[in-house]
Amino acid sequence: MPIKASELILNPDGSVYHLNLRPEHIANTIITVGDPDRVSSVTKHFERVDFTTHKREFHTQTGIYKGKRLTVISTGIGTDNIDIVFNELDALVNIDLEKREIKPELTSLDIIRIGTSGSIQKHIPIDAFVISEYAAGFDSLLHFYNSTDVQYFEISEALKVQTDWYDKKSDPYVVKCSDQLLQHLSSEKTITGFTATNVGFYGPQGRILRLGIQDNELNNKLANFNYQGKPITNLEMETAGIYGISSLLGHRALSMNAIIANRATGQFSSNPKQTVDNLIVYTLDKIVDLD
Ligand code: R1P
Repeated sequence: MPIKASELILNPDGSVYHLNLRPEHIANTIITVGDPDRVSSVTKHFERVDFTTHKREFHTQTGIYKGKRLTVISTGIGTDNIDIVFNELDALVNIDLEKREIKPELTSLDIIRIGTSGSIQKHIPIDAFVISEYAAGFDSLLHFYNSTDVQYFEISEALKVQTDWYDKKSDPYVVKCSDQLLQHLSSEKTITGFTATNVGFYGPQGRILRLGIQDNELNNKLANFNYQGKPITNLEMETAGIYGISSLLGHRALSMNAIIANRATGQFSSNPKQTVDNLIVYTLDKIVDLD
């Protein structure tokens, strides 16, 4: 049965609805960034850019870096956008868009996020690179899918106990990166971490401007959570969704975090742009010989 037009929406030129992309536009190795302006901050290092498009917050460029074909795409902020970007990227490789049928042979993409993040551990310094080994999602995205096979329930249950989880919030889900990508991109320059993905930037991450929050101690509780030697290291807004959806769809994913704030000490990087650029160059040079 072909997938209906209302479920898999295509533009008149055959491209997928939100991303404006056709299958030939993307590489099998994809870098995601949050900020649409960060796409060119990555591709400025390329030998050449062969393709550029944008729609809403989704800006895409595909080109060549040191002989490897790469696609860079912005997701905007949040796991709601991750749902759109990852489902549409998957459709580009694993659904025959003309027949509207799932292909018999599936393709696995390598997807690497280069993002910014705040550390919640005093000892993780500003400008460090944290690679998320595990991610805990405080958004509800994964609960909308048949996702029990890819979740680490022992860890999420321990996390609920540690945080005295308020049951009006969606239950946290815990997911993991691709071990092969973690191994390939780790070095003495990186810290392996456990990332908490929040559903917002202010209250959900414990920032108080004018509004009071339900649990003033949440960040401390997260910082003191330690599952078998794995403490929660940093907060951001996409990684858990990326790992969850990628695991379900059979893609390899890894999240690289430039630590531009330390929430435990109150410090902010004096040159976040430089830190992000350093992480971009580090990541590009690591993925160039990925197979
Ligand atoms: C918030 O300012 C945004 O920055 C972080 C968060 O995850 C959120 O998307 O990542 P990016 O810099 O990759 O967007």
